[in-house]
Amino acid sequence: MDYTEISVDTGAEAFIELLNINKVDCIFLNPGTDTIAIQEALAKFKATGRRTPQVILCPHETVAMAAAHGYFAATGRPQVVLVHVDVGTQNIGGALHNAQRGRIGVVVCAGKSPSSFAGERLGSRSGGMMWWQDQRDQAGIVRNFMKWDYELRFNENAHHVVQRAFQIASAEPCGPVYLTLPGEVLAEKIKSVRALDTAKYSAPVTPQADLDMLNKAAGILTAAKEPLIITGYSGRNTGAVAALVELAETIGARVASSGQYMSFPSTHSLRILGFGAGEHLSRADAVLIIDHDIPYMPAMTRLKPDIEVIQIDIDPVKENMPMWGFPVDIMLHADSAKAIPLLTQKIRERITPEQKGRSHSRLEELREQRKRLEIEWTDSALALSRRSPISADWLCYCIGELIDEDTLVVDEALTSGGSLSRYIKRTKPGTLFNSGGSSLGFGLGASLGVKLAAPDKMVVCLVADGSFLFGCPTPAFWVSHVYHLPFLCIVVNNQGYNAVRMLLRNTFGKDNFAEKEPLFSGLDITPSPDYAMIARACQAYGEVVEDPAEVKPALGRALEQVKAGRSALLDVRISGS
Ligand SMILES: Cc1ncc(C[n+]2csc(CCOP(=O)(O)OP(=O)(O)O)c2C)c(N)n1
Ligand SMILES: [Mg+2]
Repeated sequence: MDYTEISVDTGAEAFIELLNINKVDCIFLNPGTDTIAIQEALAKFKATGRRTPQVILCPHETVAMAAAHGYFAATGRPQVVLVHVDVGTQNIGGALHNAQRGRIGVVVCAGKSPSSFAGERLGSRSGGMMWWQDQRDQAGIVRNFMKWDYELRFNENAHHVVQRAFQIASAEPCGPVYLTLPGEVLAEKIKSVRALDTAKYSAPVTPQADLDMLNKAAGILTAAKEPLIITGYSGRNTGAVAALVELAETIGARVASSGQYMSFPSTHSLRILGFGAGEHLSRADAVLIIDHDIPYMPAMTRLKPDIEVIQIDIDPVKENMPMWGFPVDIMLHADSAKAIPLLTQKIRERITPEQKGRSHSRLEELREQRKRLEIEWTDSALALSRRSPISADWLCYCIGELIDEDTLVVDEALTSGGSLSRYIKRTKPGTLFNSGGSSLGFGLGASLGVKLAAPDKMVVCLVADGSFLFGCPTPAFWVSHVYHLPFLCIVVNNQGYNAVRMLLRNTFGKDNFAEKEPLFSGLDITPSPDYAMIARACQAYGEVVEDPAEVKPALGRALEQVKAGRSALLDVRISGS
């Protein structure tokens, strides 16, 4: 027998015990008629001294999903999002896209309308909406985005169903899974639930990489004169960061990083700042792509005809992207945290003194270059210190001056992201998070999840104004207040959708019609709402900052508030496009 029995009174209690044995810390909940059995069971457990995950009521599902995302990004452990039938499922919306594309393990559970309606069973239909909320295929709403979906049909095998959900969500490449919980199953009176030995149903060990091919890759990278590394989500494993630094230094390769995680220190002289490899790609004779979905834009990139491309990825063929289309010479399915050190070792075994010298002198040259650049960046930020409206560079320079290297930065700064990457230096693994997807509204909820995962750390969220509004600010700041999750929110407010504006200008030229009618054409969010008031409405500290001389003092005041346990929001009005 590979299970033990735990006594419970209802299906809902069984569900909670199954979360307990999976060491779930948080249930991000938005309730409805379908979840009351679970809510009652949670309260009963609490009243009787039994363990339960912490319940975080999220008054919008976007916040619930983004918080679970942030928690997983910071810990690597899937939590539970529990929402109301079809409607709550629809509201997780774009935040689910981010979890899918970001490879974020989350167990999303939703009630399912009871199928009995004449009182045949406990939990059978008791309200009119239960007819409306019964869809032909509830899981079909989200199936595109989920690694797995299933319905808990009866309690006798609940242990296997829930275990399967956690096993799949946490198997690399990780991702969200969806489990529906019918009303009658949760309400059913039962005596016990079976608890499996979770160790026997865990995620598989990740692969280290095929040794022969890794040797070939080592040969190519050792011989390359212009090697380049492009990394994405390798920093999800904090241990991969130092290993990548070692590899890059050994071959003297520049490194571009997508910014989903801190995958390579932003201060390192080999680091290409921004999010792509830019012009370095056209000069490269060998490129190593690590855990990256879109390493470059094919339509805008000319690669050398004889370039050799090596890929190390936990998800190399990207089977949930209908088209991919990047040519690769050596494709290695591997856990980069394991493969990179081995690759470095293989390179060291074969590198000649001449090649070593070449890497060394390149590194020296880039160190000097970087020193000069740092001075230029500082000078240019200081030159903007009195420019009104405030520039994103000056804002990020000030933030960079005031936060330390342990601060956890949540980035949804969009078109101000370049300033962030130059001035807000990230040197420690696990100190930077962005969504890894493209649905706006990530930053606020994610900051809550990151703070829950690391309560002793300072969390600073840079969020563009449009993204802030997508993130359901009132629910997010309410959660922050009620559950004591203080963070500093900096709204990088350029009063509109700058990313859309820039694309439109690039596509239709400077004389486009849309920019002459920016509100009509849907580019402006003017007049800007007073975002500080939203924060204050939820007991957070809030200030609008318009004077460049006030940026640093305001940041200082806001950081003090957060240190004292209260969230703070600075609505920093920056220049438009
Ligand atoms: C949920 C969602 N809706 C719409 C978009 C399309 N979109 C991409 S960028 C952008 C503008 C973002 O504005 P803001 O967050 O203020 O950042 P900015 O471009 O101004 O720096 C929009 C609307 C999206 N990515 N996600
Ligand atoms: Mg904006």
